[in-house]
Amino acid sequence: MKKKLRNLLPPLQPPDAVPLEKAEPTGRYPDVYTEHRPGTLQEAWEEAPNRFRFRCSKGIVLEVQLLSEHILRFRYALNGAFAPERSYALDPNHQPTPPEKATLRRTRKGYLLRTPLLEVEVGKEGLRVCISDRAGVLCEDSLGFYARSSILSGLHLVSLFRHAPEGEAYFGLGDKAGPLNLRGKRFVNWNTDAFAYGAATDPLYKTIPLYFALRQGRGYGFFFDNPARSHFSFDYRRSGHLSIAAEGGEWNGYFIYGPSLTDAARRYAQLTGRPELPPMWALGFHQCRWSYFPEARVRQVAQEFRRRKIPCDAIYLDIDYMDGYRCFTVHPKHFPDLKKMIADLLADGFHTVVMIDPGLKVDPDYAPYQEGLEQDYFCRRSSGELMVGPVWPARCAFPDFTREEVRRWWGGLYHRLYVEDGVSGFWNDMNEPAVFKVERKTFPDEVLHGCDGHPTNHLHAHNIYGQQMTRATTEGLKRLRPEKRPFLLTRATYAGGQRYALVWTGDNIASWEHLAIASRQMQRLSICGFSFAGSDVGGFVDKPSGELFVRWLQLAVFHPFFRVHSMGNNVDGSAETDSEAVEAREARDRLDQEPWSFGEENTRLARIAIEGRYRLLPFLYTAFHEYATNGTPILLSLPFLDPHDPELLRWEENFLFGGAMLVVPVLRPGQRRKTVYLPRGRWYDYHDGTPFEGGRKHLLPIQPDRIPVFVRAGTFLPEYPVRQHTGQPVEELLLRVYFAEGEAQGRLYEDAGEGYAHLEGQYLLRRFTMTPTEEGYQLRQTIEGDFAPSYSRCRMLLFGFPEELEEIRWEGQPLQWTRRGRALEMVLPTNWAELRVLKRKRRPEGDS
Ligand code: MIG
Repeated sequence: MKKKLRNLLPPLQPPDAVPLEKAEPTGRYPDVYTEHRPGTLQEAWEEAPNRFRFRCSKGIVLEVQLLSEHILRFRYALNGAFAPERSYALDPNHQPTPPEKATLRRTRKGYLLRTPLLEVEVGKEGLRVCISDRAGVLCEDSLGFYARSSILSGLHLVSLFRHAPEGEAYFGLGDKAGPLNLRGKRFVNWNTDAFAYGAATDPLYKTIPLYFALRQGRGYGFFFDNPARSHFSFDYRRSGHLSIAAEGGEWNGYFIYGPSLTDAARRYAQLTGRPELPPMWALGFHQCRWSYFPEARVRQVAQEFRRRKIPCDAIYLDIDYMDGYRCFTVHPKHFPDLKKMIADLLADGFHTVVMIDPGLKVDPDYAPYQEGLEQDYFCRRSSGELMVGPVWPARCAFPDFTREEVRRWWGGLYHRLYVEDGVSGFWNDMNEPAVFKVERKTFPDEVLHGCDGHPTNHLHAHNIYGQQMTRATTEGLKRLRPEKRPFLLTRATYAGGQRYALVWTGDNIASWEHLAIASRQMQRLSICGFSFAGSDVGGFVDKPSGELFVRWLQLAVFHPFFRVHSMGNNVDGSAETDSEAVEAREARDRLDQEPWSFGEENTRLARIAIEGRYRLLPFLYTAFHEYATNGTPILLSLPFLDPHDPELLRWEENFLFGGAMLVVPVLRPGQRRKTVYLPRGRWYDYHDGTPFEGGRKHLLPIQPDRIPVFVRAGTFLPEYPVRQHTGQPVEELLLRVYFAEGEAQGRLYEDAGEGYAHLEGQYLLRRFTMTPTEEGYQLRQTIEGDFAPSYSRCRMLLFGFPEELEEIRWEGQPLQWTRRGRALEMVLPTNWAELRVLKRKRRPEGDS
């Protein structure tokens, strides 16, 4: 391997290992390794329907499996033996339809595999693959496959090199903080407790080994399903190569054709799964802090929201609610009657979410530890010794969530909190898994995991540990209260983990730079299957200025998970079992981060922002329904919107929300003006309806009480009136309609916002269309489902309809309308079916 390319791979361990060819017959070395390169292609055959194999002289076999017309799987076996099928990422319910027809034939260059949409060429030398669609090459190996094994480490590198042609842009990898376009960078995937991370910190908490490539307007996704520590580089140091490597396991990846990036993202989400619809309260505003305690303080925070009329749906209890950091226990002094507190809060519209960590205190008098020990549910070192390490309790044991029986047991531990005390949702933290005190921050590689019948060590199980914890939790919650939609928030996860939990981006900082980071992270997570994501609004570390806090709230209104969280004055990584000390610090300076903690004016601005979220709930919920049904990301980066417009790559903090709203966060203090580039087409200022032409820049004035947001022409944007929490009834539906030339469509999905009656028809899906006609425009609504909403009135606002309007007719009758700003406003029954907007008839010449 050339020196330059070594930069793209993990360093050789030990660095002075010797290649087998150079080893003397009787010599002794730190280690001796063998490099595996495919050599010359010898034969190809169809192993099974839609499964093709290519064998080369060195015995390496490539298998190409056609999962569907759009998804091709590639994997390599060193000596013809493929690893057993197992994946923690793929959705077991996904049933792709294989392509109608595929042919394999020999060519001058090697072999050609053709499907109706794609062509895969496997070259004569090095098993090099080149994938094209009708328009040309999309993805082409440079050096192709390369692996390394050694006497002491076994197989410790599987990799593949592709061309990274000039101008190709890359997106994805989930939870990364740097620039949106990954080009020029390299990354490691290794779930890490990254307290106070920055834009350049890598790795972070999650592993989502998926990237998207955009080449001359055509895109694809590539998902590398290998949970071992993995390494990606994208033309790093101008090498001209893209590389995908893991420190062992199988090189196993999925090419996901677009050519639209949004379609590729959708297909990825279908492959790895979507979550169920969340309970509606999960989409409201949430307030958190490390930590609200004792009970009186929690109640006081809740009351303050209601007193100040700032909407809020949930309050969180961080680790201090536990008794001495023992998970599944409650501090007897701080929360003497948790059940009563939770019931009272719920009566006032507050859901309570509490934290559960993976580490269980080593304590013979603590039942979960005792049970886990007796049943042998904890992770062990390769020596057989229990893996014990410090987290909150100084000595913790860690359940092996990669075993079914452990997950079942773990799920049952939530009984008291979930069933008896009435906790609404949970929050799984520290599940990278995080270990205090050691630089490595996690288990040693030698720790063993059951991995559901495929036992392995921590190097291979580390990145799925958190994901399997969330699986155990969510499956448990569903068993305990099957009538409820589970709510689980997690910090660490792996690809596909969106089926079990929503995510937040861990311990960020209260700085303006982090506001931009949050905007990029949320887009990335969204395109990588995790639409349900949020940042700690205001920043976890340090206290934000009032202005930063408000700007963050204004952005996070458009992030599917909307929660303020901060560490207050706690000290990271120092587990103080002495709650007196914690209390003493609290008394000194609380570093409060509630919406009213930054003076009256900022309180007002915070309220306006949060109210905006409550207005948008039906729009967000509909976007969720679309995400849960089809996998469409709720947030999209702008290049996904118009792949032929390279200018969009430069506006990386702006994004599209719910397929229709372009959000422009304000990222600098004191900003009065801001330039924004709008994608092609017509847009409307969300706040006042002013129309804007896209495909060019606009200089906008910036107001303190809002950030610029634009609505795409042709959008039907449903809103609810502001409520103090989502449990309050909706009084009316507001439907904002934004005029577009030509036909436009929209929809609104509603249901009870909790439970599963929607699966039995208790939902409403309204479909809207707008069509130009001879006489003007026609708006139509069709309604599907049996759900009865609490409102009976639809207020409609029409934006951008041409001025020369004669009349609006509903069921043949003229309808009263008034002008409200730039909109026409009217009120209708909610089940209106048709509306005609009639243009004024042009009078014949000279008839004035
Ligand atoms: O080492 O539970 O990211 O949200 O408040 C800190 C205390 C442990 C880290 C989480 C943070 C949480 C904090 N936890």
